[in-house]
Amino acid sequence: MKSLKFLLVTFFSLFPLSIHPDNKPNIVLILIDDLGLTDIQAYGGEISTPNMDSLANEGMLFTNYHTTPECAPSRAMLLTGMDNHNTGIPMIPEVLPWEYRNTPGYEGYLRDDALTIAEILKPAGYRSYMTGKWHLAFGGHETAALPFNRGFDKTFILDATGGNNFSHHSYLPYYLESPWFKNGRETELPEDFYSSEFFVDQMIEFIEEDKEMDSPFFAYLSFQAQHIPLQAPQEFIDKYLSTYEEGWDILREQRKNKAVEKEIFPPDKKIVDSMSTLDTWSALDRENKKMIIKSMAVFAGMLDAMDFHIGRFITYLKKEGLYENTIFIVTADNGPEGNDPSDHAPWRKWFKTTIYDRDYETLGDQDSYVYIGTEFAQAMASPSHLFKFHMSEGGLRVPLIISGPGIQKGKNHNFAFVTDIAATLSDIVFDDVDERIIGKSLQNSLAGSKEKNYLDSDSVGLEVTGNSALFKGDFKIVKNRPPNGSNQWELFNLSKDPGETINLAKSMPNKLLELIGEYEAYAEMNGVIELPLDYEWAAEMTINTFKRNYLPLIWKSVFFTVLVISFVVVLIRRWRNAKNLEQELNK
Ligand SMILES: [Ca+2]
Repeated sequence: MKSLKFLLVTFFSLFPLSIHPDNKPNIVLILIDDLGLTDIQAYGGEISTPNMDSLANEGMLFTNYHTTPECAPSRAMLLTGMDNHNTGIPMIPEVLPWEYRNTPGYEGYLRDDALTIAEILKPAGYRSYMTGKWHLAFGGHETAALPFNRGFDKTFILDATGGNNFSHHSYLPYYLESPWFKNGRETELPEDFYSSEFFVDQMIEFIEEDKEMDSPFFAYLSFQAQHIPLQAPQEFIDKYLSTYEEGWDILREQRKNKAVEKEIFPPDKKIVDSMSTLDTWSALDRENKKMIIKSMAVFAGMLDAMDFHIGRFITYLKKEGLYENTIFIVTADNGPEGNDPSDHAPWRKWFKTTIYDRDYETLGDQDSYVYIGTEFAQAMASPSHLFKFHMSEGGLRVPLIISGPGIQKGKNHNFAFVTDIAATLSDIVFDDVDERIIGKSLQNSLAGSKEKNYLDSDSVGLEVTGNSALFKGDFKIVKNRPPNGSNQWELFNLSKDPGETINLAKSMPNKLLELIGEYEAYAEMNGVIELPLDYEWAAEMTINTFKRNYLPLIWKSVFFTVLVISFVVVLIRRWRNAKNLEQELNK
């Protein structure tokens, strides 16, 4: 058996593999928002996700794929294959200091020289469609950066970090209303809107309208699920009402064990006891437990509902004979959301002015505002450390499933990176990867090779909102800002310690210096602006909210006041002149 394995490995290393679909394949890119590594069943989760699992069973499941820890920069990198600092989206625009917007790469919207996959595929005759969350056009202010103007032929999109899943209501004070656009123009949402259902319906409609064309399509389905506010139709929530009664510690352990069983995480590896810094489940009172158990049911129901609608899309493609020649990519933009918005005073004030409530009975419905909090987010990222916004594995390591014509079934445990998607699609369609794409094609891996795409000498740097990381070979350096980080570099050997439990910074000082040196070179090459130590994202968002929503009103009022005063002054002068003239005449 061993010799057969050796022969296969030798064979693969002698002949680089690639997949060759007969015709140019259709491509479906499914992006899930804020997903934990072990949320999908194929990765160890308890939530019912049979449709994504069937894609995983038919294709290649990547266990060591990394993205960035935040929505918009991940999307910019995913769609362009470029470093976020070269796309115009270094961080989510909501927290970008406005004075940085004059610096190239920090514009806050997708630059026109950062080509999207839709633009890259255009010369090969692809039609491109998009439904769902875009988040790359500065909240709809930069219309040239909307997907309709960036290579997509038909679009129905939300240009915000999130929104209500049943209506146009905003989910945070930064947006007065959710900015929705159809084919580049502002639009209203239809009646009976539910995000995951509508995105699939609309995508089917786009494909159906162009059914007679024989060109291949690229469909970008970008779900609002699992971003806050978590919402789902009641029948999906009901399935999970008692699933999370045992709390977050047990869930984290269960998920870790399942991940080991499914070869997502190696056996006998430690995980960080980060729960010790968080609230303990047993200390929680009955009322709080009740709320969080149901909030988790909403989370699960939302993922289940999304999977159900993905199933409807697959059924449609099968019925139309399109499935066989379609490549599916299923992935997420970052790890699970651990924020509790009620920690922030501006949010609490704003919340009182909205339609939202947090009534237990109606958690998850259209006027309900649900989130899972820090502790359950840590469980959803299990067995990784931390979650969204952090450069630890919990923020970066998410599922990646690729299936379709020519793609082998199996698991790939090698490092893969968000920029590899654009490289892979470019390689599959053109047999070539544009030089502006920094990612590596995964074609060999999709054809079954176990060879590493990233050599031990390759380094991959990453910076988002002042948090940083660099991967090289088995090692990773990571620096997270407070409150969950120390703002100091830490060093981990991910192959021995994927849970990031032992900081090697002191015991391997030379390795640490080597990787810091590489990070500095990366930062310089990509024009990374080091954020000041007193930068605080929540404060920045409050400032930006004021600038976005109220400053224009203040300028308008000032302008109007000046206009009125000028008018009155002119009137008084005229009156005085007339009076003077009258006095002169009377003399
Ligand atoms: Ca996200």
